[in-house]
Amino acid sequence: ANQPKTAGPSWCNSEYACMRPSPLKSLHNQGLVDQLETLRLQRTLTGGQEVNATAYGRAISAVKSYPRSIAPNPSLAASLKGVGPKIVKLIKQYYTNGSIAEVDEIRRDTSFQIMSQFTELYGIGPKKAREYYSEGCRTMDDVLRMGGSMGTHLHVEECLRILPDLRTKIPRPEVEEIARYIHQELKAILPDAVYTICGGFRRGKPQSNDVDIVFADTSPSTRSQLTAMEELLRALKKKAYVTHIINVTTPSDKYERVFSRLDIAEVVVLPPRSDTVPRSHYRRVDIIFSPLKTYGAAVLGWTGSRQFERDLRRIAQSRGYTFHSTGLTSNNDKTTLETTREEDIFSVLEIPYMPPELRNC
Ligand code: TTP
Ligand code: MN
Ligand code: MN
Ligand code: MN
Repeated sequence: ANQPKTAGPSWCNSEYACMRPSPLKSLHNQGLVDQLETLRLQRTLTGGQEVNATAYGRAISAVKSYPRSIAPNPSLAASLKGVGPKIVKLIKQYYTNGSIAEVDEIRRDTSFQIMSQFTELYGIGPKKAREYYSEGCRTMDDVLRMGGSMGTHLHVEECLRILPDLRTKIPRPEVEEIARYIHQELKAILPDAVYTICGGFRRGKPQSNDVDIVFADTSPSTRSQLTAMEELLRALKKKAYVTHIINVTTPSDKYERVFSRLDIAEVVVLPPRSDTVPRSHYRRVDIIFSPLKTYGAAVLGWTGSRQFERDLRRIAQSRGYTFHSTGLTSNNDKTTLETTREEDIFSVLEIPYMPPELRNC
């Protein structure tokens, strides 16, 4: 077996981020993580570079899982998986000067600030943000005049109107209340539906940007899932709880599988005021329906983090499987395994179960 090269415990040296316990915030190196995050975002916005966004993602993940301070010996960063010589130089610079010069420069750069703002609009990714910027757009209103975002059912005017709300983070009690409310409505359609709140909430984030809820029907139902989703959205719209439907994905849009169905609705809700909700804000909610047979895969796939998911898929491939939130499928015979619980996937892949709070890679 390979001897770990780092001074840290062997598990933090795994080449797969999903096998390294990664807390929400690095206890000792969060300042460095914040700096590297800026570089990652800048690379995402500007496109391909020598050290690209993915490379920064890997480095950030490695630093986050490192359980001690790097400050006393920045050279040991070189032994972290996914940290190449270019990033080691930046890390040394950070611990020598207290910040990375390029990061300070990026944060002062107005084009960076403007383009990051554009990507807050639904349907505008890095590429579009760049296009709008190069076409002379400097404000959200400029983007609006250029015709705005496409590919979603949410109009730019509406998006701009509710954006201040959507930028406000959602505290945990409100996340729970939103899930409870939607579940309550769903029970009229599927009395035996269960749910798990996934996403950052499940990983322990004190505040979330949206609510990700995965539902499954625990009783053999005659009703098709898609009908249930349609009925649920209709009921929630009627009550003016759901205010906007951004996008609805049906299984046939993406996959032709019968066994692995997953329906996704990206919506905006306006929860009424209550004890837990002192002031109403528009909130983004992702509603996901999963078959019970692959509920574990859906919950695992929707809990994240994105780096965790990326490396989990790499591990699955190395073991002869394809992992997706619709299920774990054998590459040989294309059968999808029954994975009602998350643990089923970890055990098939023969990797230790990682609790959600340690999946913040
Ligand atoms: P997000 O909701 O975008 O991110 P988050 O919950 O980690 O953080 P926050 O909302 O507070 O910003 O994604 C949640 C997880 O769902 C993420 O790890 C990736 C996963 N996911 C998608 O986002 N889209 C998909 O289509 C699938 C299958 C999974
Ligand atoms: Mn989320
Ligand atoms: Mn998000
Ligand atoms: Mn989401």
